Amino acid sequence: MIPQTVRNISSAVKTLRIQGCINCLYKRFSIMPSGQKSLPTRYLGQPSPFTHPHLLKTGEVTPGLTQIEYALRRHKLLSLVQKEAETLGSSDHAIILLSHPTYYMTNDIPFSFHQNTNFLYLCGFQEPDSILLLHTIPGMSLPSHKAVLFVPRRNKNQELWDGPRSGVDGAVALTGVDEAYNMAEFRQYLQQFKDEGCTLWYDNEPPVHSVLHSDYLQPFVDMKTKSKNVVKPVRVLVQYLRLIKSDTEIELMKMAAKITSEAMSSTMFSTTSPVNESYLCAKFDFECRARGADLLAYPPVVAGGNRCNTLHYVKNNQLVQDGELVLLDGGCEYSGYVSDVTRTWPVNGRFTTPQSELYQAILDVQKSCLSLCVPGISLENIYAFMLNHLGQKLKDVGVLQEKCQHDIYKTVRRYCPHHVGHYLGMDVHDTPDISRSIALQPGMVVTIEPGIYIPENDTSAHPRFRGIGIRIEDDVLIMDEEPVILSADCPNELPEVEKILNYH
Ligand SMILES: [Mn+2]
Repeated sequence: MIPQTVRNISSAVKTLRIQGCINCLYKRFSIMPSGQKSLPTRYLGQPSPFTHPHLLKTGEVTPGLTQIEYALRRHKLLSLVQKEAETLGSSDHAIILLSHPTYYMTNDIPFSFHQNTNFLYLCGFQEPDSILLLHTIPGMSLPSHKAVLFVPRRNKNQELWDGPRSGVDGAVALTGVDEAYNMAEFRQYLQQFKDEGCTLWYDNEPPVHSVLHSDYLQPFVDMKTKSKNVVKPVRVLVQYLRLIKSDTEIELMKMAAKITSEAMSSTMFSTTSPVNESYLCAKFDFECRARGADLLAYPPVVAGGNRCNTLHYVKNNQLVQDGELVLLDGGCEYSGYVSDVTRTWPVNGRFTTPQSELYQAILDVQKSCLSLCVPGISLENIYAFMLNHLGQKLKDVGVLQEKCQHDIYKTVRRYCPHHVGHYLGMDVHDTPDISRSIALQPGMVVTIEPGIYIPENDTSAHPRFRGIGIRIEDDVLIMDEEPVILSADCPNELPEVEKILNYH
């Protein structure tokens, strides 16, 4: 998907110096694999190593991610809280994250459930209407803490309709949190944190789950605010952690990008002329899921001809005619991690001369931008570079007619109204509160997606380019030296694209 150019600018990222004894954690969890043997032998509210051994190994909470990894994430978060708390002078802390609710398409027909990614990042629990509470333990200093889940009570009637729930025993055994309770017990449990001097870390603008917020949190937040206890936001701290991917997260992101690359190639291969956008959309969706993706990461843009100049075109219901390009911006979610790739190709298998000139220009710009994806350079730096480079290319290929060439920077922004890229991870536009002005670091994943969009009624562009829109987008892992293009398997060179379209 394409990023907007204006976002909240947050403070510069702080060095993540993780305090505390991580080895103690490993020691504590070294008995974990046998510990998870106590998993209930029934179906839970999500796959478990017992019910879905083809998806999860022993000790894993979600495919590929172990109880140890989730515990480390919580430990790192509490280390960040500890650092922030030095200026607050308080020693007691309660951190609260809400799950998402179930959203409904119409009366009692639910949409597919999708978990709040900050909540999911810290515990891996996949049920709606749940709360994660991390709190300090009396007599012990941060980052020591207790992790407690409040989950929907098991209910025969409800489970008949919605499927099994994990319940408190299932939630503890699967996720490895210290304790779990039924949601009804949350209000009572919260009472121990009402004292002066206990800082609440919670995001309520807007609340992630409006019903849980108004039923359980709002009165508590009001009380804290009234008595001048501190309420601090926690979302940005979680985003700082999510910004740098662990080795296992990188493996999952590689898989998401690989599936998308293969699905995109397969969709290109099946293109006919003319073709319905809806066919290409369905083909891409099928090819992603058939390769193991859980779902698409966002509604794909499948835009033929002049429609690709509508940046968030998702109607995907028109015929793409002989001689037109189709732009497909799509990605999948694989075990909680997403990909985001765009390719543009001619449905009849041959680029016209103006199409190929513009395509090559954007590909050149994209390659230059990709080579800048190294530690120390920010996405804003690469964006400024992209605008300059695109401006030069617009002149070189002759998109701009003589009279329009004076304010090149403004012109480029008109033909490319979006940013060069965004952070990528569990969400498509990942860690949105982190500024794009911070230096890239090893372990970050970003997209690089230059494009040029020339509406058919744009009289300032040379007539032969009107109605053409092209974007090329790849997912990039930042390393110490050379970046790794996670979506490198997806064809982008012009002869390569034509070859796959004509291979029959
Ligand atoms: Mn994107």
